[in-house]
Amino acid sequence: MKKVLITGALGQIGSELTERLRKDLGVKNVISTDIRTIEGSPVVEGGQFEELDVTNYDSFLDVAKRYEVDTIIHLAALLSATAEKRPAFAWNLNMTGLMNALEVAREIGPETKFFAPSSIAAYGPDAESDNTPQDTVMHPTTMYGVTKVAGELLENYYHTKYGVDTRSVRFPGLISYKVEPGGGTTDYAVDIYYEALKNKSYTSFIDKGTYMDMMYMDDAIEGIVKLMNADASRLEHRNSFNITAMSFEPEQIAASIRRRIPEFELSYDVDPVRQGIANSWPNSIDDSDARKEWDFSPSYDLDKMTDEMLERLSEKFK
Ligand code: AKB
Repeated sequence: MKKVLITGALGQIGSELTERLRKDLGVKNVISTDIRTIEGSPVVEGGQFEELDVTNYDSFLDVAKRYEVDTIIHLAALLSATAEKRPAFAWNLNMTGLMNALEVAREIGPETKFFAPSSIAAYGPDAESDNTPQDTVMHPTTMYGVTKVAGELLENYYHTKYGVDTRSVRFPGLISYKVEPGGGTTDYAVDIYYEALKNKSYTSFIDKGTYMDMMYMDDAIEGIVKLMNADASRLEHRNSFNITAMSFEPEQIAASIRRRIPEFELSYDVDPVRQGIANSWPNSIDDSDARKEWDFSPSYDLDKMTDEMLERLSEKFK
């Protein structure tokens, strides 16, 4: 990984990954792209940035060739709740975007390194709910999940057929303070920190007792970098590795916040769409293959993440 093109770079993952890779590889070796520009964003102003619609193959290929990249990190995609509202649009963006990214990778060189994330959403309600194995039935009932399973298969295909060096992880809900996520089912676990600081209360759209896997962004970024630098001969899985750092339900995150804001109140106004999505996902996944094959090892648990989120957000609100 020497010169990297990132799509969806203004999103929750992309903005932090851009910052990290600029440090690791040098500003000139990171080409961040997104469908829009945000004036004043460090992603746009702190290095190389191009506007790119990933559904336009010619423009995608042009940027990759012009900068002579050897790695593509494809993050542009619609998340679960938005995809459920606009399934046809989601299929087009998530699948055409991924197909173009893989085709560009194949076109620019046989051993191009490639990363595109999958998600816990790739599982459906018939998979084991607890400690869901890496390899088991995958019958998602959401459009987002359908695009993730199809995407995993496509990445396998481009690896075996063309030798593209595809790597992927199934991300859980990602929690961060720099850029807010948008349109996800796990977003409640980010919103809750903002509201805890602003109002000392939060109304959750996800119901009490609903467990989902989660991870602090630092561990997610470290995970991507570690997987991309992992020795290929150790990787038995090419589709997508389960990774997780914690699994909790809304009452547990509230209890963690109350250690620092004792008067914090949690109430519920459940959104049937997002609750339905959450119910179809695992409670907790088994990530032992990622730990074994490329030494994945997260460092944030719920309380450590809560302390960091509350500290960083209070600095941001000052
Ligand atoms: C979402 O909620 O859609 C995402 C995910 C788990 O992939 N955060």
